[in-house]
Amino acid sequence: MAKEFRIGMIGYGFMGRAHSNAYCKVGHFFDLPLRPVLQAACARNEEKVKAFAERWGYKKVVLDWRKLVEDKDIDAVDICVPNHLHMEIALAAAKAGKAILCEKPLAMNAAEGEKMVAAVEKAGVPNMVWFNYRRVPAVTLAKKIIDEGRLGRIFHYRANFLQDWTISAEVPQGGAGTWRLDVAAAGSGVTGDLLAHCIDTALWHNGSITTVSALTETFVKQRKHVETGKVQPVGIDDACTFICRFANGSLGNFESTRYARGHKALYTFEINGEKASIAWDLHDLHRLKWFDHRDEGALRGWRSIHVTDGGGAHPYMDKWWVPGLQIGYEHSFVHQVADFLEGVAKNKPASPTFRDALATQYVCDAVLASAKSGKWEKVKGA
Ligand code: SOE
Repeated sequence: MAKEFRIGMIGYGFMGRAHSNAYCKVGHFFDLPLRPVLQAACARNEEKVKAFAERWGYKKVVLDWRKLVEDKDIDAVDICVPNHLHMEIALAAAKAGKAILCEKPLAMNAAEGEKMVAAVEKAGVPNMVWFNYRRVPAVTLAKKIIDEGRLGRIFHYRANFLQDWTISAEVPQGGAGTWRLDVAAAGSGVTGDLLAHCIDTALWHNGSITTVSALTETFVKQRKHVETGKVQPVGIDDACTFICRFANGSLGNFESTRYARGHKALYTFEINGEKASIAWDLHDLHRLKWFDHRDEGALRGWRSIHVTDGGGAHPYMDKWWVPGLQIGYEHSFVHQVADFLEGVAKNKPASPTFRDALATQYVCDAVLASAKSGKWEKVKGA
C-alpha cells in the first residue's frame, strides 16, 4: 500500500486547480510509492478557500500560511500564490522541513531565487518548480531525440509564447485574476510569466544560455489598480523579444507578448540541427514535427508524429489510453507530480528543482537588464 503524502495547498486560483487535479488523478494512473492526500487548503479568503477545499476534497482549511507551514500533518507545501509571496513561504517551509512544490517562476528575481535555493539545499527538502510543459509527452520526446544526438549539431533554438488578453486598456492591474499585470506582485511581465516557460524548456533541451540581447515594451502605460482603485503606472513588460547565444554554439531567438491578437497561448518551439529539425506547438500539443535530412529524397519532408503510442517509445503514454487517443494540458501536471513522488521516495530530485529554476531566473534577469541597458548582457552562472 502506498504511503500517504499529505499536501498543504496555498492558493486556490487557476494553478491551485491544475495542481489539485493532478494530485487527485495521479494515483489512478501511475503505480507510485506515495499517495497524495489533500490534507489542507490555505488562503486568506475564508469563503473562497472553503468552497475550493470542498470542491477538491481537502480535509481542512487554514487561513494563515504560517500555520500551514508549521502543521505536523503536512508533508509538502504547494505554493500557488502570486510571485511576491513565493520566497517568504518557501523559506519558512524549508525551515519547517517540508517538501516544496512552487509555481513558476521560482521568484521575483534571481536574488530571491538564490535565497530559496540556499534554504531548500540547507534543509535537504525535496523541491520542484512547476514548469509543466516539460512533461507534455511530445516535449519530453523532443528531449530524448536531442539527447540521442539525432539532430546532430544544433544551430538554432526558436521559441514563442504569444497571448492577446491584455490589449484592452480597461484590463486592470492587481487583484485575483490580474496580479500578473502588477509589477509589485509579479516581478516582471511576460518575461517571468511566459518566456520563463520557453527558457526552462530551452535550457533543458539545449543547455545553458550565455549572453542575451533583449527588447521589451509596455504598450499600455497606466492601468487601474484593483486594490487602490487608482490609475497607476504599469511596471511590467507587455512584450519581450530576445536573441541569445547558447554554450553549445547555437543561436536562440525568443519572443513573448500579450498583444498578439488572435493568439491565446501559442507556445511554439523549433530546433534546427545539422541532420534534422523538430518543432512543437502547444495548440496541437500531442504532435511533434520531425524533418530528417537523411530520409530518401523523394520521401523527405516534415513528419507529424502523433505522440500517443505508449506501446512504442512515447513518454508517459503507457499510463493512459490505447495508442491514438490523446491527452491534454492537465496531464502535464499529473506527469510532474508522478515524477516528483517517485523522486521523493527514491531520494532523487525531480527536475526542474529550485536550482534548475534559478538558471531560468538568471536568464530572465539578464533579459530584463539587457532591455534596460540596450546592451548584450551575460547570464549569471552560465
Ligand atoms: C498566463 O496567462 C498563463 O496562465 C501563465 O501564467 C501560465 O504559466 C501559462 O502556462 C499559461 O498562461
